[in-house]
Amino acid sequence: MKFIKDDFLWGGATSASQIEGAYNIDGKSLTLLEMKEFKPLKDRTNNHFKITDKKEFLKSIENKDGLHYPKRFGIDFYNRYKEDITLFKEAGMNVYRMSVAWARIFPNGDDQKPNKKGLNFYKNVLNECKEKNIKVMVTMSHFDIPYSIVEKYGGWLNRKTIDLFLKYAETLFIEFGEMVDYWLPFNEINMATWSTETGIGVFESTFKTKNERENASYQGLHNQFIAQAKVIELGKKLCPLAKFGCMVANITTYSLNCNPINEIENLTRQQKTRWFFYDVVARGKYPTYIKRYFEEENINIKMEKDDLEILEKNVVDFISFSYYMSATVAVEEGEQTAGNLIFGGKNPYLKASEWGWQIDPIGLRITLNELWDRYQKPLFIAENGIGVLETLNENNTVDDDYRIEYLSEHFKQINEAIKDGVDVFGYTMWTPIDVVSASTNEMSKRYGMIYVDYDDYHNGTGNRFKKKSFDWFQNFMKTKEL
Ligand code: BGP
Repeated sequence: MKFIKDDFLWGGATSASQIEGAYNIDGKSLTLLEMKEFKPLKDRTNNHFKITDKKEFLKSIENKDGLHYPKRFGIDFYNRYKEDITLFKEAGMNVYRMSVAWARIFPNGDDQKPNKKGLNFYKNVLNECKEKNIKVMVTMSHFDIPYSIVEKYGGWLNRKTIDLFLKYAETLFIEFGEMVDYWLPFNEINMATWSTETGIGVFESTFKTKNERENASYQGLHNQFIAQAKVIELGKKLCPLAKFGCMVANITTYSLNCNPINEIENLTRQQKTRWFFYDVVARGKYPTYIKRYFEEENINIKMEKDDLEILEKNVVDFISFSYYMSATVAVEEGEQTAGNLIFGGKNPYLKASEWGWQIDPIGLRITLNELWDRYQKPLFIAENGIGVLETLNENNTVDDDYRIEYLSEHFKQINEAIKDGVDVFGYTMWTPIDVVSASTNEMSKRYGMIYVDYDDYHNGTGNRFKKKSFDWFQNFMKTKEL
């Protein structure tokens, strides 16, 4: 089968905290993510953003016990970025989605001036991409809120954080504007409702009730919606040629069966975990179903008088999303399994990864059609891939036929969606190179078509090796044959 769209963007995505390392080098400050210790998993299919006590986070600052914090080390991209971008180019990538670490640019959150050394690092990275003719999509905040902002301002619960973020965004527009094609203010903006630490920089262990937690997560999220809208407004003035998008973790679920009570359960679940976020940023309005939910659950969001107008006037140019898996929903829950951000019902028709994420390429076609029908905005698949336990074989490679199958089956479904008439303009796999896992902190959850020689404790040479999928992707970029 030939992939039919010629000007489609193909590439890979990474995030600063999962690759850079150099957590305290050249003026960078700590982020909340870098304060979470590595704990080996007992059960891989049952592990998810486990709650860490606030005291443990704080103890990590001095780290008297010598614990391991994987996101402080990443895969040493800070020093090896040239080698990595050269490999990205060699694989045939024509777009790279990367993120900037806020804590490298404004280490104290409220510094008067940006940190020059931090700016220089990203200028070098962006120049490398420019020279190699790789387009760039930049995420401004990929879960990595600086700890300084958590400590001084209470993270995204404070409206002052909107101003700090706006100043950070303005700096990026001024400094990097000419080198960036697409901007995403937030990664997976729906994270706020799953993990308040990772989503909005507020310690989970400080909430006393479910209602307190829900109020906080929706308030922090509202502040992020406003921040995103204001960033788009500013970006359109400062970078008129760039495009501005959202990024949502797309959790596609199916009703377990055709019983209407399960269908309606699934619909309301989809509204809460998926549509709500797209509706606010693409339609510019809080949808009626969420207002009902807020009323019934006693959730009260503090808004300023022109907030709703700001949202309405500054909707996104395009919609980007991550898609890894799907799950089922039923009123009486059956067997559950892990997935990206969620636990969901098992689907008897699907196989799952070692972490329990259920592999569903057709779900991607469904998702693309649904999003296109609903919003009529260009779509971009910002993350998709499979994490696997892997070791190098005697030829210093990994024969990752399962990854080739995963990718090619998803690519085929993108092709089908394009034939359905969906306007989808690009795809960045998670990830071109092995990185530290966002949810489990493991290095051993490997997604890359490039193997990185580090273990879960950052032991190893850090050397890079091409897997079989690297050659497969390279060939696909030449032939567009699937
Ligand atoms: C998404 C995040 C990524 C990434 C990916 C895979 O939610 O945006 O940062 O890591 O999921 O998840 P994990 O690393 O937990 O396997």
